[in-house]
Amino acid sequence: MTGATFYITTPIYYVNDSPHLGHAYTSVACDALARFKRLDGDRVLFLTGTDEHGQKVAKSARDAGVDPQAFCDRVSENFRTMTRLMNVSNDQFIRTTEPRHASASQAIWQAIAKSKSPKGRDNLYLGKYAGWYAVRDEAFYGEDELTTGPNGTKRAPSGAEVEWVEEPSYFFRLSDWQDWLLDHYTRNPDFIAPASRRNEVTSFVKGGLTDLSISRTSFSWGVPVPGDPKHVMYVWLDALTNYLTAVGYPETASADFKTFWPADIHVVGKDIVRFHCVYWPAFLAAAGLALPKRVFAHGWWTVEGQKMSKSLGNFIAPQHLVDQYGIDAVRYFMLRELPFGSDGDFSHRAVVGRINGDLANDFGNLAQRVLSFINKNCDGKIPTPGNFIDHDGSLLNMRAGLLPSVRQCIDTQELNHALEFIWTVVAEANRYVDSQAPWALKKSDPPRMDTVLYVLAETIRHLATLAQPFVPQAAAKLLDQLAVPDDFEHRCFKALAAHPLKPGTQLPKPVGVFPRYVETVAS
Ligand code: ME8
Repeated sequence: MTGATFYITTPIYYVNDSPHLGHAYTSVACDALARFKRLDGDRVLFLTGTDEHGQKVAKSARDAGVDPQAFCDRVSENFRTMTRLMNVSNDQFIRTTEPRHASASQAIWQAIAKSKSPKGRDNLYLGKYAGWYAVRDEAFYGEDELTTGPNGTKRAPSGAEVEWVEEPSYFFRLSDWQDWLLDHYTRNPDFIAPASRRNEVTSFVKGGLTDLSISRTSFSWGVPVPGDPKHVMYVWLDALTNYLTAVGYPETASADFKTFWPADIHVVGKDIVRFHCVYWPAFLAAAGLALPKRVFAHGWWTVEGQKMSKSLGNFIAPQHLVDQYGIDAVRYFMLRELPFGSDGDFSHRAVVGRINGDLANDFGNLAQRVLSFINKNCDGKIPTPGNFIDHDGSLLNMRAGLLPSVRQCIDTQELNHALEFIWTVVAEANRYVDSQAPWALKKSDPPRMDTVLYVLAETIRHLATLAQPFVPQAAAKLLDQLAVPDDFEHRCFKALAAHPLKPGTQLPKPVGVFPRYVETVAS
C-alpha cells in the first residue's frame, strides 16, 4: 500500500429504466480506474448503486401496478446483476431507499437549513414554485431554455417533455452562489473535466443562477423534509447525497468519512454535469463540507448511428453484449474505441474490428506464438536468459516506461490512451518476435533463443499485469499461463519490478485467451 486513498463513484442509476449499454459503460470505465488504483497500491472505495426516489420512479411503479418499494427492489436488483455481469469490482452498492441514506439526506438538509449564503442570507427558505419541470430529467428549466415541439408541447434541451408545476416549495438560495462557484472553478482548474465541460458549466453559471426548488409536495415518494413532512426532498438533493451516505455521513468523525471524503472523482455522463458541478458543490459548501476533487463527464453512445431508445428497437442490454462478444471484448471495445469524454458510436462492425484486430491478431497472437514456442521447444519451462543485446534494448525500454505512462493516463482519465500505450508495446513485441526469429535461433544460437524468449515472456507478463484493470479475465488467464502466483503480491504493479519470471519455472499448456469473432451466416 502506498498510503494513498482513492474514492470513485458512478452516478446512481434511476430504477425506472432497465440497465443498458450506457450504464454498463460508466460502470466499466470506473471499474478500470478503481482496479488500476488498487493494483497501484491505493486503498480504494468504489461506489455505485441506484437512485430510487422521485416522481419518475413513483410513476413507473404506478404504471407497473406495484408499490414503489417493491418496484425499486426488483429493478435495483437488475442493476446489481449488471455490475456483476460487467465484472465491476464496486466496494459498495448503495440504494437511496436504505434507512442510512434517509438519515444522511436529512442531516445535509438540516446543515443547509442552518447555513448562510456567501451574501450572508439564509440558504434555505420556504416559497412557492411556479415553473417548468421535466419528470424524465427530474429537473427544473427556465422558460428561455425550452423549445416548442410540433404539437405545441414544450421540451427541455434534453428532449424531455416539461409540465407546469405550481406548489409550495423550499428553495435553496443558489443565486447567491454564482461568484463563489466561478471562483472555485478558477482556483481549481481540475475540478471539471474535460475542458469542454468546464467551459460549458462556466458559461452556464456566468449566465446567472436562479434559486433552486428543493422540495416537492405533489407526491410523497421521497425523503421527508425534516420538520415539515408534507414536503419530500427534491430527488437530486437526495440522490447526490448518496456519495456522503456511503462514507458514513453524518458521522464526519467516522473512519470511512475521514479516510475517503472528499471523493477523488465523480464520473458522470455529460447529461448530468449541471447537477454535479453547480448544485452539488453549492449544497456541500453550504453544509460546511469539502468538495469532491474532480467531476469527469464522459460522452454519449449512439447505436449504429442512432440515439438508443426502446421505441427505435435499438436498446442494447448488457447481457446481450456479453453473450455475443464476451465480457473482456466488450470492456476493451468500450474503453478503447473512443476518447473518454467524447461521444461515440457502438456498431457491430467496429466491435468485431477491435476483437479480431487488437485482441486476437495483436495481443492474442503474440501470447499464443511465444507461449506455444516455449511449450514445444523449452520443455514448457521459462528459459534462462543470457546477456541482453542492443536489439533487446528498445523493447526493454518501452516496457519499463509503460507503468508511468499508463498511470499518467489513468490520473487524467484518458482510458483509451492508456490502452494505446499498452498496445504500442504489444506491437513492438510482435516486431521483435519477427526480427529476432527464435525459430531460426533454435538451430543457429540456442542460448540467444533462450534470451529472446525470456525477454518476450517477461514482456507478456508486463502487458498482462497492466491489462488487468481493463480486461481482468483475459489478463488473469495470461498470468496463469506464465505461472504467476495468483495473489496481490505477484500481480500488483510493484510485482513488475519485484517478481520477474524465474527461469526454469514450469508453465501450463498454453491456451488462446482472445478468440477471433466469427460471423455466423444465417442459412
Ligand atoms: O441520471 N451513453 O441516472 P440514469 C453513455 N439517477 N452513457 C450513458 C448513456 C449513453 N447513451 N445513457 C446513460 C441519473 N448513460 C441519476 C444520477 S447521480 C447522483 C444520479 C449513463 O439512470 C451516464 O453515465 O439516467 C449517465 O450519466 C447515467 O447513465 C445516467 O443514468
